[in-house]
Amino acid sequence: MSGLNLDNVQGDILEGLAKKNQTFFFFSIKANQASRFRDDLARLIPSITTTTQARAFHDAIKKAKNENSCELIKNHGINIAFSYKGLLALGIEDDLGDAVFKNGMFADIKNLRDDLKEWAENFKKDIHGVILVTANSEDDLGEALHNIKRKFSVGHTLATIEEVTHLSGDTRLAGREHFGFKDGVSQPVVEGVGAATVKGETPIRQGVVLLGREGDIKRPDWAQDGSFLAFRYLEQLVPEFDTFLEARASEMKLLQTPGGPTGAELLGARLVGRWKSGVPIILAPSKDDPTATISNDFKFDSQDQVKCPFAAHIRKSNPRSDVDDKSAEKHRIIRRGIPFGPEVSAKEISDKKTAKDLERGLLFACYQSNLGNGFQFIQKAWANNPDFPFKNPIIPGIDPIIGVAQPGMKRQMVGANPQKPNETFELDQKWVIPRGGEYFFSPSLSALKSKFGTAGSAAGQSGHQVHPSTLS
Ligand code: N7H
Repeated sequence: MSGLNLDNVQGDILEGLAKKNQTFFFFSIKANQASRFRDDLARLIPSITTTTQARAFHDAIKKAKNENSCELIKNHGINIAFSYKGLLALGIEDDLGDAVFKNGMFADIKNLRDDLKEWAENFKKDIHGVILVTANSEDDLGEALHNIKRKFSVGHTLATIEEVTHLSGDTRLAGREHFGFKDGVSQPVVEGVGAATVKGETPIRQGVVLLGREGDIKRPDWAQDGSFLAFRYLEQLVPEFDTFLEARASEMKLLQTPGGPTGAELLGARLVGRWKSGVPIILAPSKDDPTATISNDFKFDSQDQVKCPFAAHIRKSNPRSDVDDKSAEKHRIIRRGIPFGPEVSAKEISDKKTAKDLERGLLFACYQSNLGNGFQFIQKAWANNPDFPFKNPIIPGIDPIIGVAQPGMKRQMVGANPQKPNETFELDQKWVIPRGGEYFFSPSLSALKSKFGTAGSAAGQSGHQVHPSTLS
């Protein structure tokens, strides 16, 4: 196995594309246009942002910040990924060895416990691929997206792709997602790739994220250094979540100490497992400590949830010492989400309700070498499973942020109240509503050139259109 070449891995996977603004452009390849699509793609490939380039952008931004330069660094990033249906449309039939990818997210709705009625119509259509475009301003993003569309003649009779839909997000102040919590705090450090930015990250082997690397199974040679991308379109009901926290905290008479958090702040932190600042409650259980370094240097006590509920979102999604070391590594993912939608208005706060015809939430994206170990496993076997984590004497309940109860069962967890850690706690409605998504494969740069761009068609992959009914 040759050493990892960061010029060969798309930038969003290991480094993350630098972004203030981002668009996910979902497309289908037009019928009988696979060969011309390959020509267009070959012209896009030189603009695809590699890990090395994404890192250089980040370094330039850091440098400008250190020098107190107010100048906004002009930059954009482009990555591309294909669904299984997209591979078939290009005539690429090699088995990538991932059944979850092959079936697609629409076929996974039941496993994930999504509600089909809540899925947006566009995600029920065939999506062949997604182009991820990021920039440091809306203008730069618009320009980059415009140029990409031109490469594929989108909107003209000569177009090789059609837009299925697009979703755009913007980073919020101080890296907070819409519930107000700092996001992107815990990210696995990949061996041999980079140093931890937050103290206490346990490194994972490259093969947990990249196909064909140490820690992954055998894959077709060309798939090496690619990664599976799980994309989720998640709406968040923010006024409803905040109203719930306030009402329940006051009902429960959560202990209020002078200078301590409000009951709602404490309850919110117990549902997530971190204070809004990112400080983990296991290290600062009674109040946020903004002076404390945001840390990943902690373990859970598998028998105890006084400091952090077993079901807290970060404990469910990265259980650390609640599982053995092998499982802790196997189920790690690299998250690259971005919030979308406007800030909550004064009217929504007073109505305690999200305004009609308005949406906000998270465009969740994560990378892994195996979807059945990564995103799908975390959602299905941990977040939605009331029995997980298993080592303790009580039933923890579902993940209060993303967990979905079995049909007919109540959404509940235990441990929300630190004074009564074994008491059952009713969670009320879902505050995170899955509205769609898809599984994609993000190929290496060499695979893009040899298998997807024009060169790929020389290998006899002319591409064919597959009737949707033959795919599920
Ligand atoms: Fe989650 N939130 O704001 O409450 N997430 N998440 N997530 N999440 C994390 O470490 C959130 C979602 C993971 O290693 C934090 O970045 C929201 C899905 C994992 O400590 C916060 C949504 C899945 C971690 C949130 C959402 C995950 C994590 C703490 C949906 C996978 C790392 C800050 C709208 C199935 C855990 C941070 C660790 C952290 C929130 C979705 C997984 C604040 C609002 C769908 C693995």
